[in-house]
Amino acid sequence: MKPDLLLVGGTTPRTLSALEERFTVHRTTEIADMDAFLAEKGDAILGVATNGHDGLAPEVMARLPNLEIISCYGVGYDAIDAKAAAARGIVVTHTPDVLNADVANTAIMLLLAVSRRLLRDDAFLRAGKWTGFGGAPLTDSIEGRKVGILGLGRIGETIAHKLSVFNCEIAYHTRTRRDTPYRYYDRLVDLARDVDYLIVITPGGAATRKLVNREVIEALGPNGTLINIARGSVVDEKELVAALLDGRLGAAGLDVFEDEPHVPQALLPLDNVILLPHVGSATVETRRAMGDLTVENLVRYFTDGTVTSPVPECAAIAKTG
Ligand code: A2R
Repeated sequence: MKPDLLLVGGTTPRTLSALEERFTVHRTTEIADMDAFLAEKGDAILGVATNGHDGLAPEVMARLPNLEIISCYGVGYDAIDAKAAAARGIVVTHTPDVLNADVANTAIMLLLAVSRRLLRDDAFLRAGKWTGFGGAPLTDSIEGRKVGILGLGRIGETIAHKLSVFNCEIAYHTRTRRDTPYRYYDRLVDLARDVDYLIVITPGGAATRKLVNREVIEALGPNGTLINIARGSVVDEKELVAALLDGRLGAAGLDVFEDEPHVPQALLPLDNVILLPHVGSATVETRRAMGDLTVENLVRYFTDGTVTSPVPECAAIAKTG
């Protein structure tokens, strides 16, 4: 008998077929009446596969009384109440590490593309404005500049390492000082004041909500650039938009937004801003690795009760053996 699994949101054909091999998969995208489904099948669901964006709504989790595991495709799991799950003995897993390189590459791509005004110059050429040598206004070099990283975890550390080839001076802010050669700031606002670029790569959720507020944005200032590849919730988006429009912040590269897929329309005409549709980890190779780890956690759990990558809130109840 295959265990019943609820698949929340979309997935790749590879992940879907791997799940269907081992589970009876119920896809939320194909369930017309969720209320009726939960009434009829809620008791049977033992596992959930979801993603960082859709997570698992508390009212759905409450109607899955026999749920044992939630496997999240993505490292960020702020859309799942992991504490509440752990309290019910439900193991939550995620996909750390396998996406470090590509998310870090996205951060560096945004840093370079914003400083060198990549899209503006591409538009300049396409508009037929290139008439001779150069012609486009000069841009800023990232070589040897000061870069602040908010959140020096798995991905933040990878970004810092990759930036070393640009001879950037790296500093960071986290709640706990790390044992690294990078300069530590115990106040985010002081870090923002001292750097040219601030890269945001903390988890989302209540602990980081609007950490990048008006004071931090103004400390970064008219010559500063904000790169956000974490979660939209970490930045006060209204303040960010206002600062960019007034010139109180120099530039921004944003892969994430407060209310995805809705993007502040006021940003669309600005050529000092690059906007991406939350694609930090979205390469074929990394998404395959994330999908495989999502399935691995489920298969291990239903084979011998162990998992590969539990979230910290579930470390005490998860067996990783
Ligand atoms: O604060 P610490 O010492 O726990 O350091 C973590 C930092 N962090 C914070 N820093 C300042 N204020 C906070 N309230 C705060 N909360 C967490 O963020 C740590 O250095 C970093 C998170 O690192 P990891 O847990 O290794 O996460 P990873 O794999 O780097 O991914 C970060 C996020 C995901 O949660 C997704 O939302 C996004 O990247 O894709």
